[in-house]
Amino acid sequence: MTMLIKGGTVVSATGTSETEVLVDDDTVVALLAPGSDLATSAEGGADTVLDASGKLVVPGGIDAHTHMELPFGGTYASDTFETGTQAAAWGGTTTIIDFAVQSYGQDVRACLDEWQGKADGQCAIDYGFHMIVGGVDDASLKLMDVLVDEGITSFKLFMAYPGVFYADDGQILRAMQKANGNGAMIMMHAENGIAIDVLAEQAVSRGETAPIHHGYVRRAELEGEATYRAIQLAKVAEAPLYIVHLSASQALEAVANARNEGRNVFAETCPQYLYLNLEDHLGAPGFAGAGYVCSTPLRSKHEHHHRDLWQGLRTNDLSVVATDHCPFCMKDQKELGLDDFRAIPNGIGGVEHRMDLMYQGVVAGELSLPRWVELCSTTPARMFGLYGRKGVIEPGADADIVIYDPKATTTISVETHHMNMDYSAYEGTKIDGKVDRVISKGRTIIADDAYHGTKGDGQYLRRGLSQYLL
Ligand code: DUC
Ligand code: ZN
Ligand code: ZN
Repeated sequence: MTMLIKGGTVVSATGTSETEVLVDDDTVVALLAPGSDLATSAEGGADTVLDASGKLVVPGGIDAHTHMELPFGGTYASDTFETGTQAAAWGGTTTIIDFAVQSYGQDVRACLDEWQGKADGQCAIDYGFHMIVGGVDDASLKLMDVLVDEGITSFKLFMAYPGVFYADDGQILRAMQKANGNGAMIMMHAENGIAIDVLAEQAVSRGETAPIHHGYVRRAELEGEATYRAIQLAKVAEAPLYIVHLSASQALEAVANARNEGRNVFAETCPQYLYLNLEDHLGAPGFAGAGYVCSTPLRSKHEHHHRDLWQGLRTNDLSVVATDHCPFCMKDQKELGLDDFRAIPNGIGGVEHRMDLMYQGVVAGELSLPRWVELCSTTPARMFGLYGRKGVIEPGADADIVIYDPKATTTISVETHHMNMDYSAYEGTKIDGKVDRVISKGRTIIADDAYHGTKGDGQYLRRGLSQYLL
């Protein structure tokens, strides 16, 4: 079956063009100049012709940081692979890279098998895995080599959460040395968890138990310090480093300095760090701030974090926008921390809104259209070994294509979103632009405000090494 998408503006990381896109089955097979319209050609034409006039035709979004069903603080992230990937599809994301989790003392292989089991046959869109190494020891280090060969080419370590996922500097160094040998990317949750736990304990003993104190104790300096330290360790190990969910100007400065020195240091931020803040959101009246508890935390509006992060997106010191989608309902989940912010599960759901929220950066003049595509699709593909197949519309690529209507508008709301959450962190936010149609491997899965896919359409992706390091 062939499909021709005509009349639209095709956006890539390098520019825009008025090109027609020809898809055969699940693959893009040609980009055609306008007028070479197969629909009217003597050869007979495509089986389906989509008119994208006035619309943008972009490569499907790639969210390189999600947590479906993540166990956290005695509960689980509320989106399953089924509900979370459908929500992603609604928002124009056609690939996620989720995190399989190994905790201290567990067998990495058994953990990975468990995560494969959770996702297998459930997903609406294609998916891959990073591996969280919560216990760096001889066994887990050895298995890193094996997993790289199996398409798990990135490993997340934590400088936060002592006693849970925390890795000390020696363990981090050893994992980085391993990555130096096998080509993997080390992803880092860079916050000084030892110092944070002291501040959190002191805050609670003073009776400061409300959600906003989560943000006060997770000081921006402690993100900056950990980011700098992670960079030094990566330098010593001569390993690449990818800082996840960067939220503080201090951390961005450390990344920018390393990049100016020519280091393979990369960083991601998330929409919540660009649009939400500590005082208005984490400090919302009553317990509402719990809905904004995530780590790294939202930063103060009285400092310059938002401004600096937008600048970092332009200068490429921030090269990926992911969501860190980690939803919890207020009822029974966030409420676990009613009396103590430390017991609030950390995470915000946003997998459905990333493309829309980042498009607002285009509307506001912060980003160009190609940069939007680069941050949300092309660079994540290259960073995590998917490029060529994903992240681009060109012959040979999977036909993962979003038709985006820049003239339509929507409003984000818990009433209309598809994530399994009982609130929205972006409630009432007006969006200029709207996902019109989502095509996953040649099949329309979202159109006419309806989901047309089938559970299990999404396939597991064995990833290659980061294409920034070859
Ligand atoms: N870090 C993440 O990346 N996700 C959820 C919680 C956390 O601390
Ligand atoms: Zn993290
Ligand atoms: Zn995360």
